[in-house]
Amino acid sequence: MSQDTDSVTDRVLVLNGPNLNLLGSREPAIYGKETLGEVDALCRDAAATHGLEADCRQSNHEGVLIDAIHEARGAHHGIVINPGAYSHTSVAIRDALAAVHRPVVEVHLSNIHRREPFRHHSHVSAVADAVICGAGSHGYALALAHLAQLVNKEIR
Ligand code: CA2
Repeated sequence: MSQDTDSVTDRVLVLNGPNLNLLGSREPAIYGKETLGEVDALCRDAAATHGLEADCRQSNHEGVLIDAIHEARGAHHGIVINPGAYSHTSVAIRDALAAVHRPVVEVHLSNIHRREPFRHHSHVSAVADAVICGAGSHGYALALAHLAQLVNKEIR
């Protein structure tokens, strides 16, 4: 069977930033009741539905997130990222995403535009192909469905 058939599973990176390891423990009204482990499982299921394999990672450290993004150049066909609070501060994460030339979908659990003004701007959005916010953990499933389309357009 050719490597270009639909049966090929493309690997994608699902990257979560600082404090998202605390999901499920506090602030359920803003971020939902699910743990990060449950969100990761949802992502693996959603990815599999679209013929993708999700490699789920989380870090509280900007440099570790940047290293993971660089790794995606050789190891992943696309990236779903919730950069957490680094969305609002990190030009370095924006630059890393721009440098890897992979489709990127940015996700936020909460609707950042309905919250404090300092959350309204994301440095990442300008280099993302799509941005999904306010849909809770379902936003990750939506992001993976869209990433699958972008990945298929790029490599088929
Ligand atoms: O809505 C989102 O997904 C955010 O990216 C989450 C970030 C926040 O800084 C962004 O403005 C929007 C914060 C993640 C912190 O997650 C927690 C989860 C449970 C308890 C405490 C923090």
